[in-house]
Amino acid sequence: MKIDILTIFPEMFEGFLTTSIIKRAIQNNLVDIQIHDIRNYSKDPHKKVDDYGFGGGRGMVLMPQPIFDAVDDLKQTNTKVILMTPQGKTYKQKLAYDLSKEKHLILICGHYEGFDERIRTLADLELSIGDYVLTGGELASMVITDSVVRLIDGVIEKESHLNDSFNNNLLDYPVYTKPVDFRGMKVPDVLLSGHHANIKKYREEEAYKKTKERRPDLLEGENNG
Ligand code: 6GU
Repeated sequence: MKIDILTIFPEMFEGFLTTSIIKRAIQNNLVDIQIHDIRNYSKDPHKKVDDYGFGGGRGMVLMPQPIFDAVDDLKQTNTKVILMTPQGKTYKQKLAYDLSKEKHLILICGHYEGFDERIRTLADLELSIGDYVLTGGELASMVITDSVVRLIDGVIEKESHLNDSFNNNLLDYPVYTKPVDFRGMKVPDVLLSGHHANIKKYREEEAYKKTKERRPDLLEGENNG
């Protein structure tokens, strides 16, 4: 998979791309992630990418020209163009699975007070990562990229994400490591029993219990899209 990210703050991505699972996925050629500075596409003599909004009232607005030219340059036949905006559809794990099957994503990070409304016509999809406002789409684009890349075949063992929270509309079951007794808090006996059927049953029950307690909306199927 290839992921192109358009941003006016490319430096924000350095740590993200050079750490842990994302770094390894890139090294193993399972994903190609390119960060593009929108400024490099500006035709303005001063590399301007934003200007005052018509009608006044708000701050700077991202101009269409650099972003249209960037998308024209990068778009291929199988590309999905995604615009990061708090006004977008709320991102969920189901969509992470769908996106992990795509060949090519372009993620456009909005910034400042917003972007020119005409930029929306470039997007196949507008996404928000939740009901709060960030200073820009960069963190949101990293959230999308991280959650998608870990689902690409070969990035992590399938077993590690078969039981992820939100799969089957359930939160994850609890896990423990050494020691068996830590400050009087003990690992449940069943996990030490070696009895696989009982362990499976225990985990299913715990996942259900935790979901019912914390996220009953998931069980009602109200929040799964
Ligand atoms: Cl995608 N962008 C911004 N600026 N704020 C957000 C967001 C995106 N998703 C949630 N809040």
